Amino acid sequence: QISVRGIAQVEDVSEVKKGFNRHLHFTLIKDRNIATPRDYYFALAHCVKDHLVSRWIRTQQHYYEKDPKRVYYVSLEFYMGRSLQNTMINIGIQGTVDEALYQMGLDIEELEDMEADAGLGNGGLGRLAACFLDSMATLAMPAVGYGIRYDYGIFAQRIRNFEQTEEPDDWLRFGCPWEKARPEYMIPVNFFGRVLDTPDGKRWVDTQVVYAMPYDNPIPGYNNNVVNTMRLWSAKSPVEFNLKFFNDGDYIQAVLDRNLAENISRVLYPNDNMFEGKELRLKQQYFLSSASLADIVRRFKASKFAQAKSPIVAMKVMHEKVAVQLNDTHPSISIPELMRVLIDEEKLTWDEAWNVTTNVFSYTNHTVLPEALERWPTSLLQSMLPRHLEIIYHINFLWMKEVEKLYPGDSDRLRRMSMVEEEGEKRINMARLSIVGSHAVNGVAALHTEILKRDLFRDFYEITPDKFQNKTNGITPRRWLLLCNPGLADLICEKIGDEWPVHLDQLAQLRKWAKDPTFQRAVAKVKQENKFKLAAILEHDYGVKVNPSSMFDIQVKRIHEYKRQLLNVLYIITMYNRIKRDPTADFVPRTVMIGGKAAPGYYMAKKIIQLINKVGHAVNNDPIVGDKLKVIFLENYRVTLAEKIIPASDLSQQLSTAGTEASGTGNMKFMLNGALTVGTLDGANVEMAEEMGNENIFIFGLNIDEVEALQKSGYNAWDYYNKNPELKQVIDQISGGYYSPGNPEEFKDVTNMLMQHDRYLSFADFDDYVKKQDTVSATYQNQSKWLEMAIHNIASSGKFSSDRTISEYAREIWGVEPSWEKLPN
Ligand code: DL6
Repeated sequence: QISVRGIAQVEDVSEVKKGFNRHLHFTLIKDRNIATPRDYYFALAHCVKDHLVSRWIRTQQHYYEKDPKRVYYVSLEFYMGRSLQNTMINIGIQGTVDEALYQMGLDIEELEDMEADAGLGNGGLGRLAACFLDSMATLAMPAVGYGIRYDYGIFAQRIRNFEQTEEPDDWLRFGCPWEKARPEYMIPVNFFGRVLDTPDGKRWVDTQVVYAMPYDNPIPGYNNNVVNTMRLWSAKSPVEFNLKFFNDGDYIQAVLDRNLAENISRVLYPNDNMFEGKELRLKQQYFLSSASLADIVRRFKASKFAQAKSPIVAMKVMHEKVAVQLNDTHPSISIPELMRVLIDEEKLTWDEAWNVTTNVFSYTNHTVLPEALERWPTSLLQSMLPRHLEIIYHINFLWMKEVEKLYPGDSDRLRRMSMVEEEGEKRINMARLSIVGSHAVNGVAALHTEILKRDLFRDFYEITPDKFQNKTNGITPRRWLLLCNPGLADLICEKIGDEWPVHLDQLAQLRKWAKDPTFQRAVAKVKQENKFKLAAILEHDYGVKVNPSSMFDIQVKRIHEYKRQLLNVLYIITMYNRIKRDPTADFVPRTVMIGGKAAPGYYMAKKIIQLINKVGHAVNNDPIVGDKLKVIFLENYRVTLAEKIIPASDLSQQLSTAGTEASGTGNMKFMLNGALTVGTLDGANVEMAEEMGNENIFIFGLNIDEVEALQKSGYNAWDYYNKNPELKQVIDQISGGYYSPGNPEEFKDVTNMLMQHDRYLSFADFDDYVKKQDTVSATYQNQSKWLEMAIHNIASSGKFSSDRTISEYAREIWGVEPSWEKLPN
């Protein structure tokens, strides 16, 4: 019998029952008469966590003994979602726990639903970091993820009167059963103050101190007994915080003010692909960087490698044992911080420190959108981190000398390459600092990396071409297939065995059954069951009834102009108009679902949400439409909802303007679960098409060269509007108040943007998009063709395992080897 979820043995089941009851009694202090479902969830989570403990300790002992090079993934975001089911799956006890709970008369899904998502991320960047942790543990890599333990993760989205409102995400309210606080490893972090020049070197004095309290979270590998650590820092006020008030005798005020320092880890900034230069955000970045580097240096000094050398000799070669990956520029203040530590505290020379620093760090870029690139005002750095600004200036001084030597007299190039931007308010360009301070820079999909080399970082690429690499993103097949789509996972196991969760390339074997009617039927059955299940959730949670035999057409991601949810809306209205024009004509029924959060300060994104909801209201309540078309805005889209939606999807929409979406990872999750994609040649869509062949994906729209050419020649939305009567009708309806009766002005900012200043050229792709969508509908009517394509999608998704991505980072950037060996149980 093959079971990727572990086979229940009688003794193990009874052990789980015992553990569960013990925690209910001793940890929750409840009996079955008064316990709530939440108590049962906590009892179960503690019981499952018990199974991690020995593995966790043994893994760390193993790393200490073997003393390999360590990898540190530093990120302002880890979008983890829930841990219970993932833990059970990765350590192979899901079957046992299912059986134990069944015997105790408890509903495991109800308990799992009690767990709050760890929503410590915005979207793709944070979820990528979470997938990477899973892969690093599965590949037995000695890795630690460093992040911030925000008290409030990404806000909960509520739709009120068609509009988005935000509610704070108090995810720690009932406690987190997975984490372990480690007050013994608390680290002081300094802010503000001034720099003294002393005979003994620079001293940063009169600072304000905040403590970083570590909370460790277990990261189990899949079926290999490895448990790595994600260490999240929480801000703690020092005992003597606000001495001024203490000395004035205002004890109460001093105690109250302790909260101020602790605000550093209070809340995640809810922006995706947008730089908002707030002081508190810079504090978060430095807080994470400083605490993590202190911890990394402490661990290095305690290693066998360092212990065998004198302290200064060891520090000079730290890069032989330490690799730090910067997840975008968010933690890039780490570069001057490590320089400061090495020079001011460890007493290395500048050149020695620079050699270590550049060999330790590597930097991943995740966006080319100009509004997302971080440029901190020097005034802010000067007051908050004066020593760091000094160091940045010196790094830049030496860098400018190098560039000047290579390109004498090319002042324009010097300006383009300087970390210090002088136009307008003086700022530090953090991407340039990161490139110069790292030995490797990578983009996250082939096309994106080409754009970095050709455009955004062109001058840098010219000087150090070998620094630039591509690392196409990936997703963990454990969460995104095994966990979320058990029906499909079991079906795949029946066909090709149970190794694919760690060797996803093996899915390619499924190709030979792509035309096999029996296999097609089996795939269709799983999909239909997933659709029924989602339909039940939609009815229960949102009060909407959907037709489960309609095409489930889904676009879920953050709401952003560049992702072009508007293009989707324009086509929805086009379909609506067609149905109204000829209600008896043949029509392939669709349930269109759109979900995603708008940054609270992003006006246009919020208008887009309002428009989707208003269009949905009109369509869904029009008796002429009936079951043919439903439009649903999926409120509060998040990791947990993605796990329910993706397995039930027929069609995935990936509509970004070519050249704007760095990679996308949602696209890969849909593909792996057998949805077909309608999408542009952008980000990783390009590589998905390569893997599956153009005949298995619906590609439309301008490619990147055509986008650039059109931008150069001048994009005029009116040309497309005047030429396409269906487009004209849609725009006239929106701007005429058809979807906002009583307030025809409601969406004028949206239509004005589309007509006058659409940076993302929506209308240029409309015509081709509509044609491609018509092909999608026609293909859906031929179910055997559709299923054949779906099987090709699943079979071609091997490349998009984050295990492949992480193996490439390991070998080509970090200098460590992945391993498929198991630690002893
Ligand atoms: O690399 C992960 C993810 C990509 O898949 C998305 O395409 C990209 O938009 C996202 N980038 C960001 C950038 N935020 N900042 N800075 O979230 O990264």
